This record gives sequence, C-alpha cells and structure tokens, in this order.
Amino acid sequence: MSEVTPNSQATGSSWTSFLKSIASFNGDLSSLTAPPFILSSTSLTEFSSYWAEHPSVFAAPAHESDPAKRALLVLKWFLTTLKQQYASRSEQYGNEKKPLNPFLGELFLGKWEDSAGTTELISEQVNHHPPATAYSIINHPSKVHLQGYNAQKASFSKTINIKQIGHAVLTVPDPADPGEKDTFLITLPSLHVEGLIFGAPFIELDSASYITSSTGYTAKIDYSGKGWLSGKKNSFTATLYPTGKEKEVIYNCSGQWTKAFEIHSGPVKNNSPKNLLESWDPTNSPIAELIVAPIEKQHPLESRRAWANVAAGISKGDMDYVGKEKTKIENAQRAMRKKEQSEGREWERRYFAAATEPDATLESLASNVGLTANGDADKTGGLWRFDAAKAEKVKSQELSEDEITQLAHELLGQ
Ligand code: HC3
Repeated sequence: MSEVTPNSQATGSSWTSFLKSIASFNGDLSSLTAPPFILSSTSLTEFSSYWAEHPSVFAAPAHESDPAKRALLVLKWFLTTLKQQYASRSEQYGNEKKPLNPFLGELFLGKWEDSAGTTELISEQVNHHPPATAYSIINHPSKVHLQGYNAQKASFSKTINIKQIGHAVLTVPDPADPGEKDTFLITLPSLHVEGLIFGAPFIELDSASYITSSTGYTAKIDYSGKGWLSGKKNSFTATLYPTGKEKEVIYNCSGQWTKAFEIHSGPVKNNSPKNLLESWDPTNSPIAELIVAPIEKQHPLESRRAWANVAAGISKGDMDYVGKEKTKIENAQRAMRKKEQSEGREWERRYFAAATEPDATLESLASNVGLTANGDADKTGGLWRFDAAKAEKVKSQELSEDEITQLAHELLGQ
C-alpha cells in the first residue's frame, strides 16, 4: 500500500493532461507546463540555502583535528542536509511543486546568525541554456567554505528521473595548522519523483553519491526507497573508508534521510551495525532561520524582488497575471542576450567565474568518485568557481534609485 494520499485538486482533468504531457516531454524541466496548483513561487536559486540550515553542523569539521573524524563530520553534515534539500518543500511528503526557473544573473543572498557565528550565502544563476546555479556558503569565524554548481538532466521512464550535473567543493581549515585546508569533493545524487499518479509528488533519491577528501578518505552513500515488499522510503546506508579500500570501513551510518539516522564505528557485521557513536534526529535540531534583506532593500536581480509580481499572482491563483509577469521577464532577458551578442560580449556574472585553467581539486579528486576533470563544463556553461575578488568589488557598489529603476526595466521588463 502506498503512503501517499491523492491530492483532490490533482484528480481533475488538468492533472491528467499534465501526466500525459510528462510522458512525452523532451527532458527540459523548464518546458513542463504544470497545472497552477503545482506551481511554486520559490526559485531554484533559493535551493542553495539547503546546504547550511544547520550552521553549527556545517562548521563542526573545522574544530576536529583528526582527518578521519573530520571526514566523518563532513559526511554527517551532508546527510543532515538531505531532508532540507529534497523534502523540506513537501513537509507532508507529497507536495513537491515546480519551482520558478531562474533567469541568467538571478541572485539569492542571505545569512544565518547563530551560535556558529555568521554564515553567508551567495547563490547566482550563472547559465541559462542549460540552466545552472552556482553557490558559495562561508561560515565566519571557522572559514569553512562550500562552493558548487548544479544543473539537472531529466528523462521520463515510468516517472520523472533527474540526474544532477555538477558537484560541490567543501574546504575546511585544519585546526592544527589553519594555513592548511582539507578539500572535500562532493557528488550530487540522482533522484526521481514518486506519487505523481496520485497527484502527490515527492522525491526519492537513487543509487549512490560520494564525498572524497584530500586527506585520503571517501564516503559512499547508497540510497534506497520503499519497495513493493520491504524497505522504508528515503533510506540510506553510508560507509567511510580510506580512498580505494572500500572494504576497510572505518565508520558506517544508516537510517532515513527524512527522519533519524545513526553513526557507528567500524563495518556492519551480520547485517547489524555495532558501536553506536551518535544519533541524529532532525526533530531535535531545528533549522536556523535564513536572514534575507527586505524586498525593497534587495538588488533588483535578487530572486524574491525580481519574482515578487509572479509570486503574488501564484498566491492569488491569477494565472493570467502570472503569465504576463513571466513574459515581461523572459522578453527583457531575450532582448538583453541579443544586445550582448550584437556588442560581442557576455553577461558578467557577479560572484562567479568560469575556470579558464584546469581545476586543481577536480584534477586530483574527480577520478575517485567518477566525475570528469572538466566538471561537466559543457553541460553547465562552464566550470564555475566563486570569485572572491568580484564579491569584494560588489560589496562596495551601492546602486542609486535611478540605477535600480533602469536595471529592473532593462533586465526584467518591470
Ligand atoms: C527536480 C526539481 C528541480 C531540481 C531540484 C534540485 C535538484 C535542485 C538543486 C538542489 O540542491 C536539490 C534539488 C532538490 C529538488 C529538485 C526538484 C524537485 C522537483 C523539481 C522538478 C523541476 C519539478 C517537477 C514537477 C512536479 C510537479 C513533479 O513537482
């Protein structure tokens, strides 16, 4: 028996036509015309915040001097992010909506202030065809820094299947020598949508993802869902081992990424993990609130400001207005691309730059986890890295009222 209950709005004809359109869709998620009740007013640029909603767990590896334990803390942090990343929009599990498709240059900026200090988030849409979002999250004072980018490649076979393209890189200063840093290369899991037929979509993760470190440890996370006869939804098992020695398990973790999980030392013996080190239960660890500037103080390209009219239309269910407001943005963006082309230039990304040299992290670690050394740049418009100098420059740029009006008009048609 499925745990999913049918969504009454979704039993109608619009949902049936949506299901039919999915069966023939071309893999471009942005081209899916979803019925109004399944449209979200949150843009994909906001999803980058899911990486650090427990800032102290994010910063914890910086306080551990043993490299294997540090790698375990990185694995623990990664596991705690999964619920936020893949299930938080769907608290009742069965309400996953279609996010707004970001425009090139769209920004989502915020910070968390809590016992871990200040953790700063920068998310930017760095490519439009194919769409790719890049992010940088840094915790002060620990200087733990996450950067990465992602795109999605979708296909249809029984349901919507999504392969994530891109990766994340976490750098953690070594507490024994803060001049030195460990680097962790993180792959992104594939996923599929369940519950579509009941009009109650939710995400299930597939196969495996990895984290490999410059200190010689690799974690493999295996995902599984509820089968016909056994298993629980959103399940995983994970092992941490010296890179290349998968059988020499130092730590293992298991549980449900939406619920609780346990961390044990050593390998699993006779199907049962021994030596419990720690348990994680998200209900005991509330997420920190992300602080985002009030809309009127935001840059015109910041997501919630740029999409404010569309979001208002979605919440009122006024789809004509939503359509008109989306078209304004799309037309302005098209005109901008034409202008750039005629002037022989490209849109200048505000915080990120496409690498022009081989990337040292990928060169040394990508082969451990099945990634390519070029970071799949051909599928994401570039191998995107945070550009601290650009970010510094931007900090000192204050826009005048006239500049704000002009930008909103030229880039968003508003
Ligand atoms: C597939 C997805 C868009 C992409 C979302 C990603 C992969 C984005 C990067 C984040 O770090 C992790 C993440 C979480 C959820 C992913 C979304 C789930 C559903 C959405 C589709 C475009 C919507 C499909 C339509 C419908 C009606 C079935 O929900």
